[in-house]
Amino acid sequence: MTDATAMPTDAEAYRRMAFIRAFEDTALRWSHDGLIAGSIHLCFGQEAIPVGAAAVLRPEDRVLATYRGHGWALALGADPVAAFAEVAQRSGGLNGGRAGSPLLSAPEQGFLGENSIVGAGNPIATGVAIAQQRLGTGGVVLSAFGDGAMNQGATSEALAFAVARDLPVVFVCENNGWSEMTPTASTVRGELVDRARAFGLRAEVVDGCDPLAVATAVGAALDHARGGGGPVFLECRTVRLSGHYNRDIEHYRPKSDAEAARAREPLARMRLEGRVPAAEAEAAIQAASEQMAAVAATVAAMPEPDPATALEHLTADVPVPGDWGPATSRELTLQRAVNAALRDELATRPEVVVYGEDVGFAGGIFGVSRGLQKDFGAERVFDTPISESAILGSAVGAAMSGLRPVVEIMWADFSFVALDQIVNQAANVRYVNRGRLSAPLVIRTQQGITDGACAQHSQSIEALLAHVPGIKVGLVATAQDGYRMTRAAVADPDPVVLIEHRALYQVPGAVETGGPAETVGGARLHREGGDAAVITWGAMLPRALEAAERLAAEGIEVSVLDLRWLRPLDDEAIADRVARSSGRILVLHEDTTTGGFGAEIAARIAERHFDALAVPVRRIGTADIRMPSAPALQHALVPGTEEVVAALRALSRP
Ligand SMILES: Cc1ncc(C[n+]2csc(CCOP(=O)(O)OP(=O)(O)O)c2C)c(N)n1
Repeated sequence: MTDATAMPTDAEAYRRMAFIRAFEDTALRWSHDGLIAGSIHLCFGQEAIPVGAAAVLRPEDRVLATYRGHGWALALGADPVAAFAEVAQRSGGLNGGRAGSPLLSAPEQGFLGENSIVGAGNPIATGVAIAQQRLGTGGVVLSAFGDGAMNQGATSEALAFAVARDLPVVFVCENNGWSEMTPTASTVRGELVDRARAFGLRAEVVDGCDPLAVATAVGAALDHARGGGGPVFLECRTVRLSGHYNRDIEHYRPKSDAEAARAREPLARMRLEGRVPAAEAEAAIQAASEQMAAVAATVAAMPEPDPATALEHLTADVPVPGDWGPATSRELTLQRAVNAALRDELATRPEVVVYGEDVGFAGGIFGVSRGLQKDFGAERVFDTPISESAILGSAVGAAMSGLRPVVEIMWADFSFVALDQIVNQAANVRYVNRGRLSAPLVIRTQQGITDGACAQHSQSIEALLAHVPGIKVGLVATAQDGYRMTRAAVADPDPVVLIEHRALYQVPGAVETGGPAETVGGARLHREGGDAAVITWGAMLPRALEAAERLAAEGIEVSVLDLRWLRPLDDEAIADRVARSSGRILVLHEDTTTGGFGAEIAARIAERHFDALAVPVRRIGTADIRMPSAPALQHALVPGTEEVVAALRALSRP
């Protein structure tokens, strides 16, 4: 049970809120004076929520908040100097200036950070809760977000996901009535709390301007979630005392609304209600202002972050390769090889969990995870709702909290509905936190064109993802690499997307399981040949090998390099191919040609190996068109062996 002595007295709550107010006042002044660059979002009027909640949270609990989260950081015990330095983008900031006002975090205080994408923290919170459950920490996750976020799909998915798995999450909706410049009431019918109830959460409305009411409600919610009762939703009704952000002149806001906010805001109200005598309140305000002046003076003397450090902490050093145990060779299909890799990872790392749509009991729509739930249990291998944002977001949260989640996105095309969690969330964790938090997760998916697949079940996503700093991207083309790349991905300290191809699942190959461990990165040369080289990956590898075979019969020797990993990219292997293949290079991929990753390879070769090129780099990809369903139409668009052979013949002609 929540410790009743944890409840702050009115006077103590007032003091804590007064300091947050002084902090925000100073931040606003600094921004107006040009000492803080960019937008800041201040929590004027909402101080009672973090102060009330923090009083009843335990050290093992974790908190996520929005860009309006300075108050959460302070209430949870972050050093005010480091917090203000971060808001002011100084070297001594919590995140060394990588987060600024909207993304700051204090992991040592259980504050996993703010989020600048509305609603995005909620799926992440579910993953932190999965980790709390699995690691048996006894902790609960509190996810704070605004009322506007109730209209985000990510929030709905998170509520559904949390209920489906009975996760220990307390969702705290800080309802200040405004979604930026639009009254939330104009976008919502009925009560927000009823939405949560409809999802099956225990839910209640709380007076969010009273720190003790918040502490009482959050305390009860934490007890419920901690006791295994599942997630709780609290709608804390509060007020926004200032503009949405520092330069908001609130031209859209009725005067009456601003006046009502001033009457309800927690500091004024506690005085009005006589809960804090005027003299004591004045003294608290004075003390807060003096403390904040000292904080500001310290931060003002701090240098800006060293520009030489700007490239640090994007990804960690790859681990030193170890050993995967006794090596055994056998013939496996690609599908079975990935299954074997997942099995070996589940067997050797207790922190691995495997989940996604149909992944548990049914073993995946393509059978890749078949048998894993039976052998490793439904706690570690499980099915999820059809909620891609929640699947990916929870993977981010779980990875940040000590697990190694391997999640499946059934078709690569479906990742588009949840890209935020890959691009804005997973990719940022290490950098923004300077390595104090990381997200070692694996996203497995399959992509590509097969007969009859439609325009929404055939796209190649590698160029889009490999464009994003902070994530690693690999494409699996052989059974052997299905095993090795999957295990390397799980061992990697950063987020990895592994893309398989449906058409290759049943292709068998000799697979060595166990043996010396491999790490992420590195191309594989499949064939040597000095007349030209094909640089390829994924589904086009078999086609390139077939073309090379045909040309060998004509006396043209073509080498075939499978890049395997597009990020990190094996520049050495590319340079080596240019040098050893007479400077005649064909880049071949199944993705559409314009903006495909072939463009990057061609550009790199042109920039770095121009002198070694005999002819310009040639690219072949699928035609720039939506993929039709009829195989006859598809075959007219996808590069065939004939086209590759003809291109190589032309390329290698002296
Ligand atoms: C996904 C997304 N859409 C839009 C925005 C732009 N935006 C930033 S804050 C905000 C308002 C959110 O309102 P609410 O969730 O109620 O939080 P509050 O700002 O009131 O704390 C909007 C629309 C964003 N950051 N993320």
